[in-house]
Amino acid sequence: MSEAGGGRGCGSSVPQRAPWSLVAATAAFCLVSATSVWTAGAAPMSREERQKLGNQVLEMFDHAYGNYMEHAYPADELMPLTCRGRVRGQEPSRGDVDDALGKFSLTLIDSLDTLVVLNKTKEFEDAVRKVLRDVNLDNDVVVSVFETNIRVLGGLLGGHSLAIMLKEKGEYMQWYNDELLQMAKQLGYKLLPAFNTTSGLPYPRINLKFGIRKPEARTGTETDTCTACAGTLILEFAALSRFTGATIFEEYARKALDFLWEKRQRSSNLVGVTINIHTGDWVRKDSGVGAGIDSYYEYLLKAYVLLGDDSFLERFNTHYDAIMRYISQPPLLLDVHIHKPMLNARTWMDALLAFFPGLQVLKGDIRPAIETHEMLYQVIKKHNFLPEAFTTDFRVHWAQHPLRPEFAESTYFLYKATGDPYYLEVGKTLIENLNKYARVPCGFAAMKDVRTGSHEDRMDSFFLAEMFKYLYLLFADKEDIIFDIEDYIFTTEAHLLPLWLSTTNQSISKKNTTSEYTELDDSNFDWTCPNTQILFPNDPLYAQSIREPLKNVVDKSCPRGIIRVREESFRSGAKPPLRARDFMATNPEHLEILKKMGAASSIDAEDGLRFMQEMIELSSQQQKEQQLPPRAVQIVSHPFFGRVVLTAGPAQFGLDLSKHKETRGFVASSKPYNGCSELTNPEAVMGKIALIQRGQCMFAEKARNIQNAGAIGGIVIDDNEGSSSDTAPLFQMAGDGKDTDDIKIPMLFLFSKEGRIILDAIREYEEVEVLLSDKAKDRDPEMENEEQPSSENDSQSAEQITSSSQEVDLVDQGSPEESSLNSQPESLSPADTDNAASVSPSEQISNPMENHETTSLDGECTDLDNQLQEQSETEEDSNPNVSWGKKVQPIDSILADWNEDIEAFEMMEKDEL
Ligand code: DMJ
Repeated sequence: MSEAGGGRGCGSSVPQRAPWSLVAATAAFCLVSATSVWTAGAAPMSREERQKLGNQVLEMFDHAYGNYMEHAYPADELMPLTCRGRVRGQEPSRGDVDDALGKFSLTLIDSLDTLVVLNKTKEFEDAVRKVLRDVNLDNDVVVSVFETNIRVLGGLLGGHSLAIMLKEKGEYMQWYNDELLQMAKQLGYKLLPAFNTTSGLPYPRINLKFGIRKPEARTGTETDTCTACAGTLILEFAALSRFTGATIFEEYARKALDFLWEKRQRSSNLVGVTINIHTGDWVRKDSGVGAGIDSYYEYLLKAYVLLGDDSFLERFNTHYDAIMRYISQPPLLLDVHIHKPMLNARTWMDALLAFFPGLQVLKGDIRPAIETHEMLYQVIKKHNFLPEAFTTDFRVHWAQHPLRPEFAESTYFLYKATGDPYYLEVGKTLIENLNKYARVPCGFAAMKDVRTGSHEDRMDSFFLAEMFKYLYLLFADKEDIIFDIEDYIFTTEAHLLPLWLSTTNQSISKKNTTSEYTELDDSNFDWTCPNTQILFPNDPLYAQSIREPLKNVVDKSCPRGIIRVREESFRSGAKPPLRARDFMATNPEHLEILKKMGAASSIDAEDGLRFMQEMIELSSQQQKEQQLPPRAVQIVSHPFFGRVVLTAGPAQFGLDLSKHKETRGFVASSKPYNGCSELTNPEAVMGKIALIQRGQCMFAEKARNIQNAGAIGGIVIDDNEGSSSDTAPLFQMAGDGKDTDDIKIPMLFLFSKEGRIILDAIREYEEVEVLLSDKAKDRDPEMENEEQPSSENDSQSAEQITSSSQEVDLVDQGSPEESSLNSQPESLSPADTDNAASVSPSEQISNPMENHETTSLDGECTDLDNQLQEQSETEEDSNPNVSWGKKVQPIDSILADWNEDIEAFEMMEKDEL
């Protein structure tokens, strides 16, 4: 059966090696659908309800895709808040994220095969014609090789795969003559210069027009790439070779994979996050299954499925064994150091690892998949979405959520494997949350902050490529899909490649370059899978019994979570290690312990390293705790009805919205717009929320002026044209250095782009009501029912707002329509009177706020914590790999190691996903 989950294959264990040609058919043998046998646990979901949910997914896709096509195409992505296309170079740079944008109508290409899966064959035919007519792959733009491969090459190949399938069926695509494949080939050749390194690892970026070397290329100076970036090419490149007969693509991708395998850390069998593409040295030696590595593992297993090459399975199994030994600390998956794999490298996890339970299902390791998935679901239930990063005690570490599909992907695979209707309920929750919190009139907006419910003007193409596919397939019956999904494998971007490629143009795999595999110990091969057909039918409560102990894991976690802590010295009767939280610089005993760390044994050295890490964490935590979290401005009047939530900076004075009820009111512009003197229009702002422009006087002065005029709140809008919370760190408005207790009203700050959304709404609708709060409120169903606009109307409204914002420059004098271009920052000291744009944030604002949760959860330690700790202690006792820690290291090398680890730790902290 295919990875999509059918019933063929390894229903009973396969005791010996299957011939590789059978492997593609049985590789997802471990994924045995049990939908028909489920009898207990979560209540079964009726066919009617599944169909209803499937239809809801279709409607949501139409909303996302329709708005992209109407308001953004041919741009790469839709900006759903301002309802226009994101064109690279025309928006402030977002750094690496923008490297996915190659001016090649990314979202359209990424959506191609989704259209077929969702039965939108006619739309698919139109979309293919548009791609062939409009898309140019020869743009002078530097793009990520990884993103271009998985999204664009994968999108074209997925489109081609389904185009030929449809053509063969005889109704649609009769005119199709491999045009998408020709484009894919053209793109493949464009990416090849990236592999021109001694290692064979590709450069991370390439200029689509000028390649790497040419002076015009503006790239080619990079030395490092991420492991996933170099190791996630084989499916697309091999498919391209096998579809076209041009072997070079598969050869290059294999060479890169061979090199990564060679460079694995030999004692732990783990790989680091980034590697030098010239020397092959690991640049970042931390290792997990999330950001930077994730799809490298995924592609080893799937390459085996698609290509039937045993070496890929062997590599996967070797890594998997290491992952389960060191990184998996059920239900957590925690990064470790490749050289010291018993040492956690982080105390938080990133959202990308949510794909891993799905991969475990494909491998056939269902129990840990159920556990990790359940833990992630508990986090989602707490925050509505999976934050980009969260700590081991399940606090938010990075609060964004760009509508990532990984959790939906794992939910789909778990449902296919277990048939447990619980996973249908999980999918239903995902749908509800998307509609409730991410849906905006013009598409779906990424969450800027899952805690406040605020949005980012961003809808990534993977949302259409993956999310809707997995959600639709979750609720679909076989007959709901016009082709057999089990004949295909999903790439990491959920593009579909046909399994018959395994028997086509095999010449490359035959001349396998690496000889090492034949010599390796066969015992490492895992040729069998758990017999799920026996497991689930006989015990329908199996999955539920695994989930049950984890039900409260998030709510009741201890402040340090359930992270594994090695306590050998404690157990042997010695004093417990000194923890950073207990350290006092004035305590001589503590100083003595510090001196000893690293001197006597590597156990002490480990304590020392942990101590240093904790100190770094503690100090950054303390800094963060002095900062106020962001706030939300939610537009609640027609046609928004609470659907648009803007990220706002709080003030260090005035009503504290986290302690008080939110403030709701209509908005009115103050006159003068800068709010720096007594208002001349008190009747207009009385009882309303006043809009004031930043600049020319202190924030507190503005607050007093609008309060005196009778305003119930204030929103300060940045005067720096184009500023946005997408690209600038949010900050809190400081007082004026004097007593600000007289200011009673709430004050929030919006960057210019977010402010403009409100100003444009006023121009369009005059009466605009907003809610100022610390967390967006659920939408008001009464208001929506009173006047529920169709999505078409909604998008039209949003379009009107957008076009008006494009046509009219609102920033002039005296009101929103009369602003000052020579404004000055508010909370500068009187001497600091330069333009705000030229002043460093520290001069005018309080600490930049980061997306970190500042309060820790009060909860009891569960038995589970103790159980897990006991379990991990037992495992470690019997684990032969622990012995690495017992060797005595010279102090210099320990100190060097410390420094290296601390540097790596600091680097990780700075890194973005
Ligand atoms: C997708 O583009 C791919 O799944 C990739 O492998 C990593 N994750 C993003 C979406 O989150």
